[in-house]
Parts: sequence; C-alpha cells; structure tokens
Amino acid sequence: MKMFLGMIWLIFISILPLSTFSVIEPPFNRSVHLKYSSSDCQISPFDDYSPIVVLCDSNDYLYPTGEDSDLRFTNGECLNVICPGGNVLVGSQSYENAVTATCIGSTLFNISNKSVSWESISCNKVPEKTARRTGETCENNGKEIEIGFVVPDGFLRTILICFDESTQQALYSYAKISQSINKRKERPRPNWLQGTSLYNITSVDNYYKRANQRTTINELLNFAENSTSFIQDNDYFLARGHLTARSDNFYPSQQNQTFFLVNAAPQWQIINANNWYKVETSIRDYAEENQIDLLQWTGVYGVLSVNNTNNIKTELYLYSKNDELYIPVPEVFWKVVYDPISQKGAAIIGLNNPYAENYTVFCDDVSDLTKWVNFKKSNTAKGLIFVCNVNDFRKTVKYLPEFSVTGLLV
Ligand SMILES: *[C@@H]1O[C@H](CO)[C@@H](O)[C@H](O)[C@H]1NC(C)=O
Ligand SMILES: *[C@@H]1O[C@H](CO)[C@@H](O)[C@H](O)[C@H]1NC(C)=O
Ligand SMILES: *[C@@H]1O[C@H](CO)[C@@H](O)[C@H](O)[C@H]1NC(C)=O
Ligand SMILES: *[C@@H]1O[C@H](CO)[C@@H](O)[C@H](O)[C@H]1NC(C)=O
Ligand SMILES: *[C@@H]1O[C@H](CO)[C@@H](O)[C@H](O)[C@H]1NC(C)=O
Ligand SMILES: *[C@@H]1O[C@H](CO)[C@@H](O)[C@H](O)[C@H]1NC(C)=O
Ligand SMILES: *[C@@H]1O[C@H](CO)[C@@H](O)[C@H](O)[C@H]1NC(C)=O
Ligand SMILES: CC(=O)N[C@H]1CO[C@H](CO)[C@@H](O)[C@@H]1O
Repeated sequence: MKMFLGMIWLIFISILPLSTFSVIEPPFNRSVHLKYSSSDCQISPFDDYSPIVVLCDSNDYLYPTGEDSDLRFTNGECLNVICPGGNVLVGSQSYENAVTATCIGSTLFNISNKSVSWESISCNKVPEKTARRTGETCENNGKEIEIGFVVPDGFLRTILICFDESTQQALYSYAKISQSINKRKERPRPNWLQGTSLYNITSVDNYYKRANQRTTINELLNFAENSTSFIQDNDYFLARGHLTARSDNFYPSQQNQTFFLVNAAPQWQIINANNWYKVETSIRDYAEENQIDLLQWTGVYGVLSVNNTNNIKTELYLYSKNDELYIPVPEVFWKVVYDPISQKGAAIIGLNNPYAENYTVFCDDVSDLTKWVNFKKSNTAKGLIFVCNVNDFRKTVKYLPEFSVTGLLV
C-alpha cells in the first residue's frame, strides 16, 4: 500500500457504519484506487465555519489519505454537507442542518440542481457539539457516553467513553487516530463543559480549580488548609488531563469535542506537559510515519495514595464531602494503541505521581522494544512511563474492551 502514497492515486477508505464504531474489525475496506482527474472534486473543509462532509451512505468522518491534505471525491459522488445545530448556507440559500451535494468537478457541486462552488458553502455558526449517554452499559457496569455531532441520520461519533458512576470518572475514552493526524489545523481552546445528565455531582470544573483542590487534598492529608507543599503554585498541581487528547483529532470541531469533562481526569500538570505529552506525540507520529489508522483507548487505573502527616497511606480525590469521595486522582494513566490490520498493540502506562522516584508497574515493562514511544527516563518528576504487551496489561486492567492482540506494536 505504501507505494501508492507518494503518487496521485487515491485510496478511498471504506467507512464503518456508526453502529460498529466500538466493535473491533478491520476498518476501511472500500479500497478503490482511483486516478484523480479534473472531473473529480477536491476541498479543504477545515475552517471553523466549514460544514462537516460525509459520504451519503455513511456516518463517519472523512480524512485525507496518503500525502494528500485535502478531501477528494469522484465525479458523481454523493455527499452530505452538515452543520450540526445550525444551517448550511449555500450562496443566498439556507438549509436547516444538512443538504445533499454531488461532485461535478474541481470545487463544484450540484446542490438542488444548481452548480455551486465549495467556497460559497458554509455554516451559519460553528458546529454544536454533543456529549450524551447512549443508553448502553460498558465494562464494570459503566455507562456509555458518546461525544460528537447530532446529524440527520443519527450521530457522528468522535469519542466513546465508558463512565463509572461510582467514581464519577471515565474508565477509558476511545477514539481513532487517523494516519493524516499530523496535517490537522488547530484553533483556540474552548472552555471545559460538564454537559447535561452525565454526572450526578454538580460544578465538576470547580473541584479542579487549584485553590479548591488544594483545600480538599490538604484536608485529606492533614496539611494546613492553604499549605503549598503538595499542591504547589507551579506545575505541581492537578490539571484536567485529557484522556483522548485534543490533538488526536483531525478537525477543529472534533478537537473542541474533547473538552467535555467526562474526557478528563486529574493529572499532575508537570507530567501532562512533559512525558505524557511526549507519549501522545509519539502515537500520532507513529500513525503518520507508518500510515496506519490507529485505534486508541486512554484510561485511568487505581487511586493515587500518598502518606498523610501521620504516615498513613491516603487516597486522593478532588471531591470529598459528607463522607462521599468522587473524582479520584488516578494512580496511573494508560493508553492502549492498536493497529486493527496487523492486530498488534501496545499498552503505555504513566505513573501519575511526580513525587515518586520509582514504581513497580503491574506488567512486564518492554519499553526497550518500543523505541517509537518517546519519553525521558531520567527525570522522574516528568512522569515515569512503562510499556507492556496488551494481553499482559489486560490481566490487571480488566475493563479494557475485548479485542484480539497478536503481538507488540513496534
Ligand atoms: C432536478 O432536475 C430534475 C430534472 O431536470 C428534476 O426531475 C428534479 O426534481 C430536480 N431536483 C431538484 C432537487 O430540484
Ligand atoms: C444536478 O443533478 C440533477 C439530478 O441528478 C441533474 O438533473 C442536473 O442536471 C444536475 N445539475 C447540474 C448543474 O449539474
Ligand atoms: C447517579 O444518578 C443515577 C440516576 O440519575 C442513579 O441511578 C445512580 O445511582 C447515581 N449514582 C451515584 C453514584 O450516586
Ligand atoms: C473551537 O473552540 C474555539 C474556542 O472557543 C473557537 O474559537 C472555535 O471557533 C471552535 N471551533 C469549532 C470548529 O468548533
Ligand atoms: C486560606 O486561604 C483563604 C483564601 O485565601 C483564606 O480565606 C483563609 O483564611 C486561609 N486559611 C488559613 C488557615 O490561612
Ligand atoms: C509512608 O509511611 C510509611 C509508614 O507507614 C513509611 O514506611 C514510608 O517510608 C512512608 N513513605 C514515604 C514516601 O514517606
Ligand atoms: C523506591 O526507592 C526507594 C529508595 O529510593 C526504595 O526504598 C523503595 O523500596 C523503592 N520502591 C519501589 C516500589 O521500588
Ligand atoms: C485492508 C484490507 O482488508 N484490504 C482488502 C480490501 O479488499 C480488497 C479486495 O476487495 C483486498 O484486496 C484488500 O486486501
């Protein structure tokens, strides 16, 4: 397949129907190789006001392939042009939510029997993101939450979360990382959102605020209320650590969807900005360099516990009220990265404690074999990182969804 990439051939990927998004099966098999010609279409719908474009018979995002940075369509191909929560503006016409377009050639499309150029098509507002329960349960009797866009034919999903009501935190967040990921454009960060009917507790964002986490954790550890010895005034504080990273997503509208708090957990900022950031970047670079559409689960495991002032090991939470403890500070963050075609995968584990100098991880560390996972081993404050075989990792983190792994992703 790699031999085609530098050429002007198109590789059209087939799109999984929405209902199978969370099921692991070989993706992308429409594999029609087409020669691009001027009767075909080419567009870059990557601005804030760009509509979302999907094929008429599918409900999944389209990404550039190979060395392309645009989306391409063959002459006569049918697209749904969608503005979730808004209107599609086509010249002076306005269509509620969505309109069908057929490729005529270049940037021209047939919409309602008129030939219109892509430049004259936009949304009247930025697409409106949605996080909602699917009504399904997931591992550990968790509640499944999907994040994406409501579209006329259902839901265009970017992230699938398994949410544990007993802790008010996700067990994991699942997303695909497209091989074109490093061609993404980025926009300013939006604010974090709690969404509706996802949490039992209110004001989740408030518990993350530095002053509030300091009070909560100092109380758990018997420190003075405003002590800065544990939650400091520098990068030693608990950030809203993205599970599925913002930059794991190609479209700015998808990047903005990562800012639902169900896609975050308390992570030390010094780790988040250093070794964990390097891990995230390594995975995107792997997808790009090997031209593989990766599947990725990012989750949490355990509750970080440290000695209180009486040397008693104490679990840390951001919510501690009336003997109720929610929003645990995870002991580790993890990512399982999987190539569904080769069925190879890797589990990357990051200790969430910048004060620890060592850690005995619960699986065999094979990081010497996975040179593509880049991190600094020497500076423990920046995050201790380990890499394990997925099947080994799974013996401890039993709530990783089922799929067959035949070896280590190297
Ligand atoms: C497009 O034109 C054809 C024939 O010219 C007509 O049958 C059809 O109804 C028109 N469609 C729309 C959406 O206007
Ligand atoms: C648009 O598509 C309709 C229906 O397929 C066709 O009748 C019409 O000629 C097309 N219009 C243009 C401008 O290509
Ligand atoms: C959260 O609320 C749901 C109903 O809204 C309830 O079934 C569930 O037990 C609650 N969970 C917790 C941990 O309070
Ligand atoms: C993403 O969020 C930023 C910050 O609020 C905003 O400027 C931008 O328009 C948003 N883009 C999309 C496509 O949602
Ligand atoms: C801690 O800080 C808050 C706000 O700055 C202040 O109101 C409070 O009095 C301080 N508590 C102690 C024990 O110093
Ligand atoms: C924590 O407390 C135990 C005693 O309960 C002690 O053995 C251990 O060294 C302490 N750990 C740290 C990091 O201070
Ligand atoms: C971590 O290192 C300390 C000494 O620096 C040692 O006492 C302790 O046993 C080590 N802990 C683990 C889990 O390896
Ligand atoms: C990735 C994959 O499974 N590709 C297959 C798609 O289908 C064609 C034939 O229809 C096969 O040749 C490819 O190997």
